[in-house]
Amino acid sequence: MASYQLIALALVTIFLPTLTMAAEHIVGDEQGWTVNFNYTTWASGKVFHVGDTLVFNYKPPHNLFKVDGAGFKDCAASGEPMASGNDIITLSSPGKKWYICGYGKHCSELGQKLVINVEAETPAPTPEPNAAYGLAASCYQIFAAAVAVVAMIAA
Ligand SMILES: *[C@@H]1O[C@H](CO)[C@@H](O)[C@H](O)[C@H]1NC(C)=O
Ligand SMILES: [Cu+2]
Repeated sequence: MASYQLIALALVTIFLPTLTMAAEHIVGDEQGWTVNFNYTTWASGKVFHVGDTLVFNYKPPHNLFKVDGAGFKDCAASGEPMASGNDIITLSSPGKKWYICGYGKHCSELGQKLVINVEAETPAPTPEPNAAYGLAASCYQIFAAAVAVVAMIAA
């Protein structure tokens, strides 16, 4: 089985730099978008970038409003909520974003509110910033590919 792991490692080495860096953040993880959950704790230590998505999973009567800083502080929502129960929001600009549940006292007393800070888009890996690096990188990829081939032959 070790050879399969080598192949996997080699493939990851070759293709990792080309992967897109956009991340999907499931708000509240398994708990989803609900009451009595500390979304400040959930968000702390996470980095949100432009292009990432937030996924809000919930059931009625919860809903979802995107609000501004004042709406977040006062738990004041206006307009129509999102209410699909599986709202997927693409973070399209940097800066603070605020989300609350508009039902009853879920925001004001039960903690169903989320504020995040969105950072600029992850820069795409710069292709070959200088010739030496580029050469070293391709040598490494060729080496990794060779390891994979040897591993396949040995398997
Ligand atoms: C949520 O956790 C943070 C620390 O991560 C804490 O400062 C805050 O008071 C907590 N909020 C509630 C409502 O417990
Ligand atoms: Cu709610």
